[in-house]
Amino acid sequence: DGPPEGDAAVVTKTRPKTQKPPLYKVLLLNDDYTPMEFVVHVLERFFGMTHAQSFEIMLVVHKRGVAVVGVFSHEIAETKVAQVMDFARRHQHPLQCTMEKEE
Ligand code: NFA
Repeated sequence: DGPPEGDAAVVTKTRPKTQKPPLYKVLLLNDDYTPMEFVVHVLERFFGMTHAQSFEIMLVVHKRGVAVVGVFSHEIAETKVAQVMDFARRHQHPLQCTMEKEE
């Protein structure tokens, strides 16, 4: 027996690098002072949630301390964070909203 012949080629396909833009999680943080109804309103107003969805997520933040309220491109995430922080500040609530890169 000689060496293996070359006709059982392993086919490796190189695909062009399709660069997908990084995504960012927008997080809402619990605090002791922001009224629950205000948080529900924020989620409806800036994240397009129904009242029921907003109430659900608000309770998750209240109980667990933090929740992801959406995943967006960097620019949209930054805008959401700025809108929430500005709206909270204008109403003198300490509500905090941040963003973090998704793995
Ligand atoms: N913990 C706040 C309260 O008891 C409600 C709250 C929920 C605040 C979610 C911030 C985020 N009034």
